Amino acid sequence: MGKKNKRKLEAGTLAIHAGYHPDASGAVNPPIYQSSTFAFRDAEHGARLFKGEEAGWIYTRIGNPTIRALEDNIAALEGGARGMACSSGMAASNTLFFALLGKGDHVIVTDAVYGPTRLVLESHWNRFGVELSAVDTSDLDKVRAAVKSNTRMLFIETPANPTLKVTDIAGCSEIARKIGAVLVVDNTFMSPVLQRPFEHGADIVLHSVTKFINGHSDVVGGLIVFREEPGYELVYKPWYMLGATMDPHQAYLVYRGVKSLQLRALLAQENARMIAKFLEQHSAVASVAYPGLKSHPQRKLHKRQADGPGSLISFELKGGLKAGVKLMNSVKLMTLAVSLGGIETLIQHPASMTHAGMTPEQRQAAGITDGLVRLSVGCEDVDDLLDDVEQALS
Ligand code: LCS
Repeated sequence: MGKKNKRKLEAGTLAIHAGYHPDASGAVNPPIYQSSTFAFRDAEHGARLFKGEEAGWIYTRIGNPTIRALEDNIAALEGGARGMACSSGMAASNTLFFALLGKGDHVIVTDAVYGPTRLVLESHWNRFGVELSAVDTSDLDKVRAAVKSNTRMLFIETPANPTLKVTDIAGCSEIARKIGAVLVVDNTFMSPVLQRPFEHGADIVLHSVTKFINGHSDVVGGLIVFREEPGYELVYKPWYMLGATMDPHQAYLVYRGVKSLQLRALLAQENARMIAKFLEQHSAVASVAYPGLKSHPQRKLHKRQADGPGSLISFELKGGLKAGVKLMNSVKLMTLAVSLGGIETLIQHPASMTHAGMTPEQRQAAGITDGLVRLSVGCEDVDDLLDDVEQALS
């Protein structure tokens, strides 16, 4: 894996071991410290903890040992300094907007990000004076053209949800450095097994752990990883004052899920490669977007910055929306549901589901056509998945 990897251990090992070692009890898995508050030894001890003179646990909204195990695990996987667990992926992005942007600040965001990431900036953060430019960040000239004197953040998603357009992380990092802005990369689609944005100059990495990291479609959660400790310190207080923290039981489940991240991500990717090839040669299919196909216009760029194409595929049928709807209603094994990165294969329609909040014009400009269908390929036996796609297409 990753030649440029600066981590001491490889992803498969870190996913299983980082963040927790058996404590005095010998428990192989992290205990669930399901406690909102922690007892002080005496009044002086409590005062020292509050002053930051001594490390220790105070109150779960501002830190908890089970949550810390998960934060350390994902930080190690990404090769960052510190992790910060949030109640959802949206809580993670909003924590960053809350902590790092203010009145009169400008943020550049990938136009085809997960719909609500863009919408919350457009419909809510703008009420507090935050300016937004949603641009096709796969074109660095467009990113440069969008820069303003007040640009404080570049927020990119690569590959983007659901177009699978790829953005040059190192190129964006160079632009961000020049203007003193922070580069945030939403790495949800790849997971640290396949892409580690810090190796390409990102400052902050964000995950909806709801997806690949947890991997079992049973938890909603988010995680922010900071490349450097000062970045963490800057966001720490706003994060716990916003109250966007994770719950210990939630953290335990995600920690349990992340242990098999590499196994799942690689198997799902192998399945996706075969399904993408099958779709591309099928007579009913008009186009397939998948970074592993030769036809993907940014295949080389993706190969430079990631270790594999992942397991998300977007495609369009020759019959357009009508045929897409028929296909989604005809699959038997695949589940018609939003979300992605779970162990099971999911199929959904971005224009009427995940990206329904955007206007038709915004969707068209971002390349999210009405006929586009998104597939999150899971870990089932690939022959069964291929049979299901084939029968649904026919
Ligand atoms: N970032 C990406 C790339 C996402 O795909 C999502 C959710 C989020 C952030 C937000 O995370 P959450 O708060 O849901 O944990 N994406 C979804 C999707 O494609 N279908 O349903 C949710």
